Amino acid sequence: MGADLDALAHTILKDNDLGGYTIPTKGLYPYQWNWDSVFVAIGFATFDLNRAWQEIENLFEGQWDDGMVPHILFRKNDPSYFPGPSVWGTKSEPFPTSGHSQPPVAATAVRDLFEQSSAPENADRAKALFPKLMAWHRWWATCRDPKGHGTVAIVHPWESGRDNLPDWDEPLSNVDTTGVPEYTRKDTSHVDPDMRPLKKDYDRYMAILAIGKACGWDAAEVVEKTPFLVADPAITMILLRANRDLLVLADKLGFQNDKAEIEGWIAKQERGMDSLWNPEIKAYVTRNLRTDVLGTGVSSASFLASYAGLSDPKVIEPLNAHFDRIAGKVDFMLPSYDPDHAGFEHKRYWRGPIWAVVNYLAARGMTEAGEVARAEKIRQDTVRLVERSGFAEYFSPVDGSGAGGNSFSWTAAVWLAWAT
Ligand code: 2M8
Repeated sequence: MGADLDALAHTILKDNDLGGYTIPTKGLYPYQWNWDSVFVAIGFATFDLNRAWQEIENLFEGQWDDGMVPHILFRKNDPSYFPGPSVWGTKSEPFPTSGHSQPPVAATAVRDLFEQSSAPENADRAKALFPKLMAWHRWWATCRDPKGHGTVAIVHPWESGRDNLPDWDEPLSNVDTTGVPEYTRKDTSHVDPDMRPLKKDYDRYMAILAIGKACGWDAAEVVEKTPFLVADPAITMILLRANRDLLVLADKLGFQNDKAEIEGWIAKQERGMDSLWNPEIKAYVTRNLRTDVLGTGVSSASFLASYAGLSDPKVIEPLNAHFDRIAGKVDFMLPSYDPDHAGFEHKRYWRGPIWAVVNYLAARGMTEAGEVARAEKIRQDTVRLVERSGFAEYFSPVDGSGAGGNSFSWTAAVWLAWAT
């Protein structure tokens, strides 16, 4: 079984490879997505290190002058996805892109690739990427944290990568959709609409996108004008981890002059995470920066604490208690949202389903922190899910069924890199 699945995972990555960059899945997502590509690189690294580097190098071809690395790279137009390049209306070169970013896992993957081989060419490729990573992390630390909270604020639910998380409901309720013109969704023609965000969510996504476009996608203006500005614990923790890896790279690759700046980001983001702790539910949550309202649910973001290098027992112990409670409630870990919360839906995208990539990040952090049993539970559940339902986009934590797109690149990639 394992060997067959390994072979299938290889085939999926190769089939979704459009020549140096990989799409998440055919039909539903026909472009290069940011964090998907980085997970794909980690998968490629298990059998083709050169191709792994190429995936990340190609992702950075879309980097903007201000350092931002966009969430979608529209290398060639494909009408099967909405909203496409003309809706975003960015002026990016050498090809159109979306107007905001996605979780910054790249520095962590670059460190992984660099440490995989001592060949001089490997160090050269890491050195070429280092200044680009620095520019991107500086963009997060400034453009997405203009008031210096030490947390990353997202300007669109799509920037989080966790599109319809119940935590976005409260900030989205302040978005005026009256000016949104008629549009036709494409996602619901590829997959069951019951597994996708609701129309009212899409209307709000389009309204926020239009505001970004009206700002010419100028980062400062977007942050000033968007009605949706929410500090996201998942991105902040992924960035915190990525900064720790960037610091190691700076040291090993000879970028000594950059170390103080990275250390400053790390110290600030460690402090910033305190502001995302909800003492009532004892978990890391979102904070709406327009209203100062904290999220009310335990999302899978909380289980990235160890991955981010956070180790205070006052935090880890309650999180472990949540983990054990949730594990007693559902057959498969990690649901993206608390099954005891009213917002939980086991098949609707980021409102409950399991995402193999989040499982990988959480388990990696737990293993590093010595939480081996919980990490192994996550890994074994991921194996059971793939054995049962294949390389689906995501899975129900209740019955293990697959949902969303099929032959999905990031599920195949983390299978090869970690689960198998
Ligand atoms: C999903 O997001 C896109 C928008 O970016 C969509 O629904 O159209 C999310 O799961 C996101 O995290 C992921 O990167 C993307 C491609 O797999 O799909």
